Amino acid sequence: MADKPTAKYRKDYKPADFSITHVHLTFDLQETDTHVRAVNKVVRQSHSEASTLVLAGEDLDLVALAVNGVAHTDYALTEGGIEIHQVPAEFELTVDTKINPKENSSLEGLYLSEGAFCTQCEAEGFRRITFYLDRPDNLAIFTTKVIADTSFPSLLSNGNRVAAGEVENGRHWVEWHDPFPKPSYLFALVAGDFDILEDTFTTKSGREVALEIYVDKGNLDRSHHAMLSLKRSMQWDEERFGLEYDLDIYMIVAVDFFNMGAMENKGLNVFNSKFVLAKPETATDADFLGIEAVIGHEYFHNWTGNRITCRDWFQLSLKEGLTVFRDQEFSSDLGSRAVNRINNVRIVRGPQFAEDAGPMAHPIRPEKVIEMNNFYTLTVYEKGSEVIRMLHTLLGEEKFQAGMRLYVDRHDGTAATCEDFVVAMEEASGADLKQFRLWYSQSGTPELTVATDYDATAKTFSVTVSQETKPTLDQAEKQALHIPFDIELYGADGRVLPLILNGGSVDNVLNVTQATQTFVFENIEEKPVISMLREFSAPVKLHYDYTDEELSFLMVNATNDFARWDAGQMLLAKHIRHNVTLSQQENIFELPLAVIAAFEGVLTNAELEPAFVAEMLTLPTESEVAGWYDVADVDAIANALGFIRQTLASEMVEPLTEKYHQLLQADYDVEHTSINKRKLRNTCLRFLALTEAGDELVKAQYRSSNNMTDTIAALDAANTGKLPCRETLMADFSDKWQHDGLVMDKWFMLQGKNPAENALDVVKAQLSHPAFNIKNPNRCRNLIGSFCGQNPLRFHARSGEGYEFLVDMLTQLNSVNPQVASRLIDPLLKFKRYDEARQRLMRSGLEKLAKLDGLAKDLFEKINKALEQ
Ligand code: B3K
Ligand code: ZN
Repeated sequence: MADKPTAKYRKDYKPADFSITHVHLTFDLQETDTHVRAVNKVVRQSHSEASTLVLAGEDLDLVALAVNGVAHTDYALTEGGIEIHQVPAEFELTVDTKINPKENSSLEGLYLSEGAFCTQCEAEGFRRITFYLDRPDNLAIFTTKVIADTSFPSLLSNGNRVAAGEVENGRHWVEWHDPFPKPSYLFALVAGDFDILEDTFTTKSGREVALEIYVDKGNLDRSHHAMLSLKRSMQWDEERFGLEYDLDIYMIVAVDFFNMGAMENKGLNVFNSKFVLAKPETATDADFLGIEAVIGHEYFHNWTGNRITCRDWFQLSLKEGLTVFRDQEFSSDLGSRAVNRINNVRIVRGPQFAEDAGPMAHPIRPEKVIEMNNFYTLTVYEKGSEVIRMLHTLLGEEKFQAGMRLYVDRHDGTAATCEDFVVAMEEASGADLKQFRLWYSQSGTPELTVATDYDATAKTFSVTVSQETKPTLDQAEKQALHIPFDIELYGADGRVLPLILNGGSVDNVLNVTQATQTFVFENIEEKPVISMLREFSAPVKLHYDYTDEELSFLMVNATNDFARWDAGQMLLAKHIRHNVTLSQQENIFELPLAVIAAFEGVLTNAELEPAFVAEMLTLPTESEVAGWYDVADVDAIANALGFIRQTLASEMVEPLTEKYHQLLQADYDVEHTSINKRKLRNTCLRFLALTEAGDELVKAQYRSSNNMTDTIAALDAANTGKLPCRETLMADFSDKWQHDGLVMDKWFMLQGKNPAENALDVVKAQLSHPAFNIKNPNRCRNLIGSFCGQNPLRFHARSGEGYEFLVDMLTQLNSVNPQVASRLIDPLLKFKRYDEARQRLMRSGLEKLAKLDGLAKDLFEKINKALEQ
């Protein structure tokens, strides 16, 4: 990179001088030498008098430029694109460029995935295709002609197919027209030889939509679940949000080389094959559920993202937070609401809180960005969804939907802001969201500390809530937020006590708006047990001195599943912390019998949904526990968690064994009830792997399994339990599946998480496994990402060898694929949270990377922020 990359600020937003209203693209596709012609209708905006048109462009070879059909030479190529001088107020601009898709390993712009041409333009990839107003507030009508060899039978782009024909030399073409104006980031093109699964969907207004899923040859039998998920998504969006699909065709293409999960390009979604391809022999239950969620997410973007897009990239959460909320609701309406909520909350409390506590802390609407791709974060997505969920909690479904309708009516066909969304919610509901808006501008995790007091004479129970958000690297000053705080009070017999404040009964959701606030509940006849932050009503940390007895009581008596799970997690947390301390003092570990009994009570309660029981019995991860401390003691945390797992396993061996056998299902299907049973059964197996019978049980399950869920569960249990059978089973699996990268990803992941002492050597050896390819993001994430992000004990080895390994990998990936590198670097950025010796090693790794020749913007931004600390 020539110059030091510069930052953009939200406050500097300015509309462009010109707009492009129509663009006609022609692609003459050749692997190393693709010719792109863009004919743009350009209009100067009324506020401007400019005569220079500034367009973005990267890695482009400019062939010719014409204004109104006449060659134009008054231009200058710049670092970020082109400045075209002396242009009129309205004109046709023709730009001819050459690009090289084959050499494009960044997987941004136009590239090749296993021989097929495909594109990825969000956030700023379109500028690698042609010079353009590559910003989300420029909405244009696209017409696209794709010319290629007939060996690429499918030639696809956005919108409707309007014409096709043959040209000489065995080449053919197809022309597409998208009637909906869109920003360039939603442009897509695909050319390849695929198998196609076809179906139709009739919308509620009676229009028939053609549905087509394009997969690699031979994979048709793995595409049915994706189609089912698509039809369910279309139906759900009509029923719950009243939103109907608009084009005559909806296409999904699955590709193996893809930087993220999927992309919502108008009418032509491009998907990571991981989120399309599944059959019981190759995919786990989690894969099936992931497909449903991601297909839903991309489909829901058609309204929240495509029809209404973002004015600028700082508004990303406008479409992402809202669409995550919508996909979470979709999964919850179709499956178990409690289990979905639990898993979403685990992500916020674990990795999202960790992001807040690290150098990349930012509000859901960032203020400053160097590389936009770095801001597709857990904060923008998951915390962004929590912010929408809080609005939903405060307004209720009816008013929330009224707000949605107003937002859609008012902003359809435009590029909007987060503020526009809040205004619509406010106007439609009559709620005052003035203070609530701070959730958009303030970064960091708020912490709530609660104190309670029961006055037996006055029969009052007072609840004092204090809130504090600690300073983050990006923002020193914090203000009090509007926090919906959902509570319930119980009598000793489990009865729900009515909530009465100042003589009137109130709803469960309290409005916490001040730094400290006391709520005095009246007519409370006995000292109650309080359940707080029910449903995780706000993305905050909660501090309250519960006794073990109170938590065990809530595990049984709280009226909603989430609160019962949360009580179980708090009980575990207390004892994990205690054992971390014992480990540091080199004392003997301990876990009271009453705690074990509480979990045994859950396991043996036949009335509970099996998947919920599985969640109750699942301990927080090492990384989540690390986040509870300012300085994480990796070894003590691993020891404490290991002890608790082992103790629960040994003490509950009988009920675990009984459940394990009782939950056996002869046949496999992907119905939610079957998935839930397998989940609990495999949770039992993971515990049983730590007991004497473990090795035999795991081997037997691996051998008799008729589906990938049980196979991987057996391997996972062998891996975490460090069982003697591990090596044989892992070798057997690799022999069987080495031709299939997607399946091998599960195996690479297990190698990454391997708790054995030689894990790093084994991981390094897999870099030359026939199924590994550093250019494939899925392979990198599963092998390198899991080792660095999910194997803290080995990654943080005192020798520093884990850090050196990551630095080596990042050095390679910086030039192969900066976006992948930038995802993988995250564990190294958090050096402040480790002891001094580790900090030194991690910091010196970052310093080494900072000196790389040609350091990509993506890594530059993160490394510099981290080193600034
Ligand atoms: N909008 C895309 C993500 C684009 C990421 C660009 N680096 C997928 C999604 O959120 O649906
Ligand atoms: Zn999205």
